[in-house]
Amino acid sequence: MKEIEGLHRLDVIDSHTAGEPTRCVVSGGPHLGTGTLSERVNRFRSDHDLWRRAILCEPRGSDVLVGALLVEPFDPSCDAGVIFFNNAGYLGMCGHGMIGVAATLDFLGRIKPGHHRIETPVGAVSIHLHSSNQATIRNVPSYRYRAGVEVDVPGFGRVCGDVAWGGNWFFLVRKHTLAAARDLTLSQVEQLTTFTWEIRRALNAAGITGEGGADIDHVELFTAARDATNHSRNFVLCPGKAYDRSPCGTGTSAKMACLAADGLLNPGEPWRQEGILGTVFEGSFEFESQPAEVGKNGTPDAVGPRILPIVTGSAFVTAKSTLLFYPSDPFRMGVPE
Ligand code: PYC
Repeated sequence: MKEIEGLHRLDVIDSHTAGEPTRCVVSGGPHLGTGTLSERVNRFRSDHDLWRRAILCEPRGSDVLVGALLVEPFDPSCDAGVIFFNNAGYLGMCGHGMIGVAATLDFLGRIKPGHHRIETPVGAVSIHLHSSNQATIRNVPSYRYRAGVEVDVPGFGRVCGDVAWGGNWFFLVRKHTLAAARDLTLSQVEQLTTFTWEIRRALNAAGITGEGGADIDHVELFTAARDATNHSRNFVLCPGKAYDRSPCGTGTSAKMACLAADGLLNPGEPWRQEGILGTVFEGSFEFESQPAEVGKNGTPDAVGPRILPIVTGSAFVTAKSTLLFYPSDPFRMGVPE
């Protein structure tokens, strides 16, 4: 290959998990120094944020891609560290992304089938790699923070839902009146995106947040599963307005936290979450600590018990490439937002 002065090269492995893409940065990414992963994600945000869109968005990618920067772990019990990012910012955890990272590490020969620990800015996640294309993650502790929250959504009326943490903050819609959102089909994606985006804006405007004032940046709709062997079908809006093609690992974790809080799912029981493409994450959970109130007198907890979600899915590596950054390219760091 021709030598070009000042040309920067960055190696990535692309994969998809249940249809949702992940771009894993293997080398050439921003140097974030040492320290905890939350210190390093802060450094990514404050000093190197231009790289986020340069790696993921046009002209090298699209708004749908989720990035995964591989870093040295801080926690010595972990095999690797990973920082997830997207077109809008940084993700605490990413379930589909973690399954994609597991398939990528296997592809690179860095891990073998078996148990491993991967560190994220919101905690360590255990993965069990079953084969090159299937992995189970044990996600960070998840919980419902508020139940039955009502919000008026301009143009769509009153919507009721739960606020839960599954590694990201979710608003899980329980009740709405939008007919287009009854079936959750691909042909309705535009309307579903507008609806969920307006819900997110209405939550922000009403000051409804996750714990400690955290921004609720994922909105999840549910309906009956198409396939009778599954328990539910979802549509998940991600922070940058792209929808998740997979059933969303952190969203499935948040959903199981709500089901546990309502006494509707027991530890070890399977929860098969179907996504908008019909692909499935198989979930279950264990209690992190024994709940005091769940199911007592049939009264669900508002703030639910902390659960340890377990989510299994399939991922396939789709490309091994080198991104090139020419010093003279006007769109070297991506097209403007
Ligand atoms: O699978 O957790 C997930 C996820 C979050 C955003 C996109 N996918």
